Amino acid sequence: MRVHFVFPRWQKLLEDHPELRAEVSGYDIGSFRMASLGIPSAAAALPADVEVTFHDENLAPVDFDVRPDLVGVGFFTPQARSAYAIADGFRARGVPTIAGGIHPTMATEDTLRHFDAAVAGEVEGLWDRILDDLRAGRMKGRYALDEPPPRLGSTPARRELFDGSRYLRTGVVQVARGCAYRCPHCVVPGCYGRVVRRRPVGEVVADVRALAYQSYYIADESFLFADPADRAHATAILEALIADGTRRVFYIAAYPWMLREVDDAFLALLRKAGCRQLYLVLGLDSPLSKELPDPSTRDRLEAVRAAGIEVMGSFLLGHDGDDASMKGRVLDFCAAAKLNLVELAISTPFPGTAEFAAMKKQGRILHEDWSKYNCANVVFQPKNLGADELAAIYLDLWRAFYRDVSPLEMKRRYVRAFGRGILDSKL
Ligand code: B12
Ligand code: SF4
Repeated sequence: MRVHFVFPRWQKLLEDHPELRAEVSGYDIGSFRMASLGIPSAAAALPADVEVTFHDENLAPVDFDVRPDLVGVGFFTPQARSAYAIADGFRARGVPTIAGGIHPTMATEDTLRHFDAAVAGEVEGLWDRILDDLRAGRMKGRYALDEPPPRLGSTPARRELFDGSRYLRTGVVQVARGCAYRCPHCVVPGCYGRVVRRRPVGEVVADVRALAYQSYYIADESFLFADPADRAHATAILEALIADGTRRVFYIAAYPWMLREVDDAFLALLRKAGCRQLYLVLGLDSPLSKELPDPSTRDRLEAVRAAGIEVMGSFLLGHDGDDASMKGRVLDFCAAAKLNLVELAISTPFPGTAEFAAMKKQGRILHEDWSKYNCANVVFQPKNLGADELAAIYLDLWRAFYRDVSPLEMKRRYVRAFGRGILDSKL
């Protein structure tokens, strides 16, 4: 039995906006060169006797003449259009197809218009049923567990599938799955459940130790939640990392409200265990007009810096509470907070979320071309701005921040924030 996994391509920021290339040429995250953890995790959960092959469409076109027993495509929304074309191509040649990942979970019906089958949520615990159905010629429709499993899969993800690629030399590490909050824009509770399930500390440390990279991204926001059980779990992981002496650099996403709940002692522990950067997402659940002037955001940023942790600002533009004044506000904030690295993203309602349903009801979804749902395009009607106006502000801000930063200086900032080695592509 052979399963051939395919990772579909998606439009990178600089492909969507080639006019920015000259001004933000040294900016690497604009090309999103970070390997996915989805397919490596799904492959690791397969029975040991199943042969796995892999193709990344971001590097080369798909070869439709390969003849595996099953084609498995893993994707989130910006990749869905490519994923559908891949499924159509293999099905036309009589090869069974199965989808998995965030988009198939949140938009299962849409996915099943192109795929024979789709996994909604986690795949661990489902493969035996899927493969039995495949052998019997009846693999079809939606596959899902009744409940998310209480224990997370413990087989190490097969990250080596992405080796030999042009990806940044950095990995994604999961410490938990699920989230107890229900932010209207977010897919996480819908995909992984509304209870945080924490990975055993020893497994997380072993995963970090086994990484072929010097740095990694902690994928789960619960790592910074103030809930006592989350804080105890995070503290135990940080202490174990320090005791293990792995000396790898990590970075993690945070929202302003999380920073307010992180005290100086915890910041010091984060730093000691290898945290070099917080990826601070602003403008997601509150408008930028509210978050940026808030003195507590600035105070906590200073505390983060004082602990020796860099801050990369990710500004989400287009919240219903924002208007054209956000352009000046963002620039003022970047200057005042002395941000070294900045990312601009256009707010995007993802299918399956409460936000998408509400906008659809209000007639504000402009189209459902998923390839444009990559946070580099306006796919909804903003409340206080024209769609073109929002797009123009987004492009202006990229230019304003990066125009005068040389590629060499960008590399210096990258190394400071992500650690040495991140830019050493294997090819
Ligand atoms: C790491 C990460 C990144 C990394 C790496 C991305 C990558 N190439 O994988 C970087 C920083 C590059 C990134 C970029 C972006 N990201 Co991102 N990212 C994440 C993050 C934090 C973790 C994802 C992850 O690794 N999960 C762990 C894996 C194991 O889970 P999984 O993929 O679901 O896989 C399981 C199952 O789904 C299944 N499965 C997966 N594949 C397959 C395949 C088959 C065949 C089968 C059967 C099963 C299966 O098996 C796995 C184990 O059970 C999530 C938030 C989160 N906490 O999930 C956001 C998230 C995925 N990102 C998101 C977005 C929007 C983006 C950006 C567009 C944002 C931007 N600023 O422009 C960009 C570009 C998108 C892109 N296509 O890369 C959204 C996606 C929303 C959506 N509906 O698509 C998320 C959910 C954040 C959020 N809360 O909204 N991201
Ligand atoms: S945005 Fe963060 S806190 Fe909100 S539901 Fe998603 S994972 Fe949870």
